[in-house]
Amino acid sequence: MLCSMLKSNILTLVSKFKEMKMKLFIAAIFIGTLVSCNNAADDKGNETDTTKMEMDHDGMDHSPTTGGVPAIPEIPEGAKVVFANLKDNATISSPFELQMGVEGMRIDTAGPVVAGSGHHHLIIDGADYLEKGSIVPKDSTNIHFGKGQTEYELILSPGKHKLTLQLADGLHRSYGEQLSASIMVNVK
Ligand SMILES: [Cu+2]
Repeated sequence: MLCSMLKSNILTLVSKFKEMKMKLFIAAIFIGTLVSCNNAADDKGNETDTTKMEMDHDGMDHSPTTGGVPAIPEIPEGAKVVFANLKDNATISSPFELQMGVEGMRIDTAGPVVAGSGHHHLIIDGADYLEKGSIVPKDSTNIHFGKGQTEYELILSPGKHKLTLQLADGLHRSYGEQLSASIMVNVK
């Protein structure tokens, strides 16, 4: 009798113990899940941070060139463009073999942006110069010499015309007033 009571008490204890163990086990799983969830969240967070850092780093690499385009090069001091065989108010016949000169700069082809070099543009009856950094238009009165030409067979109608030389970089971006020259011509 005592034995069976004891046995039943023990069984109850055991079952309670088992229950406790089960609860502990569930609690352990629960805690474990929470921890792993947190870890996963942290990992995710770290990954996001890493990506952000890489993006920032990438952005920094490209920032000096503003979106992959190199900045317009500095103009050497004293550099200028000249009408090599024409003076202001000269009287010429058409066609006229125009010679375009430059001092303190090299003439290059259009394409690469190289410091200290550029190509000529002839603007007929236009502005005295194009704002530094602005792209030279391309039409019948804005002529590009992107192959590095320094001579041009100029054909003009009789009368007064304004001729402007404008040097620009490899991307046709004007070097501005310093590398421009304007004259008037009288065409017979
Ligand atoms: Cu050009």
